Amino acid sequence: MASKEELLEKLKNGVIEYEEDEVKEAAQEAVDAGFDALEMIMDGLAAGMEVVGELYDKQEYFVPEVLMCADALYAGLDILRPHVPKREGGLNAQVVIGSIQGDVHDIGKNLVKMMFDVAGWEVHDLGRDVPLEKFVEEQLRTDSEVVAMSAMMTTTMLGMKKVIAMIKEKNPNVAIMLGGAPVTKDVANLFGADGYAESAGNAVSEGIKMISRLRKMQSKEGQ
Ligand code: B12
Repeated sequence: MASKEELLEKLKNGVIEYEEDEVKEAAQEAVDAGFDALEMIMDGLAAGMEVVGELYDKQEYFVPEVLMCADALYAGLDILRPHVPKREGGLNAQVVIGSIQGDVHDIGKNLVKMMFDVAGWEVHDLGRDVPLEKFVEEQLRTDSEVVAMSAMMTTTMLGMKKVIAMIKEKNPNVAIMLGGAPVTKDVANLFGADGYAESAGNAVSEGIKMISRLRKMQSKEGQ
């Protein structure tokens, strides 16, 4: 039987080498062996995708390879994802999430979505290339306290600033969180967002901080 380290390596390399079948096999083996599925996703699949990003930046990989790597990652995620335990008794919170208009990158967004989901949040996923006004509509429809937007391109990132203004105009009591490779804490502040997280791993804790600030503010207003 393969060790945890061997399976992590297999998942990572399977994504890098776009070996979908190998990824599926390793994912199933990890599930059968009872290894921590979240660790397999983050330190195996997502770690592989990080290397793919570097290969793309170095022009060793191009769009077709990257797409096959993404397919391999998603194939592994399909198997592992149902085995990530949901935390019970979390705070009762909802989040609207999506990749901003013009942006089809959704791997990072989907990892963030998963983290909110397993933390017990109700997640309204709008998918990718989401029209700006759709974020506003979905927030109003669901009355979610948090809206989380992802952008992977410097061009599409600018749409987030518009959405923030549109949401705040309709409903100032919403906490908006930004993320994605070109986004920094400074950019998030500049755009008027309430929060920022650089990775899926700390998105939920940032969300919780934003909600408690929001709830404190609201209870003061109500006094
Ligand atoms: C995969 C990929 C693709 C895939 C996307 C597949 C998919 N389903 O997502 C495909 C091949 C389709 C693609 C297409 C294109 N891509 Co592309 N792509 C990438 C690549 C290689 C990796 C991105 C990725 O998935 N990383 C892995 C994940 C796990 O990391 P992540 O996305 O950063 O997410 C983490 C954090 O950022 C954070 N996070 C992300 N979102 C959010 C949201 C919130 C709320 C929070 C809190 C946190 C958070 O948490 C995540 C997990 O920890 C990057 C290169 C790179 N180095 O990033 C280029 C990159 C993003 N692409 C780029 C470009 C230019 C394009 C194309 C225009 C290429 C082309 N010439 O056709 C098209 C554009 C398509 C479009 N309109 O969107 C550029 C963007 C440049 C820029 N700064 O503007 C990059 C940076 C490559 C480069 N160096 O040029 N791409």
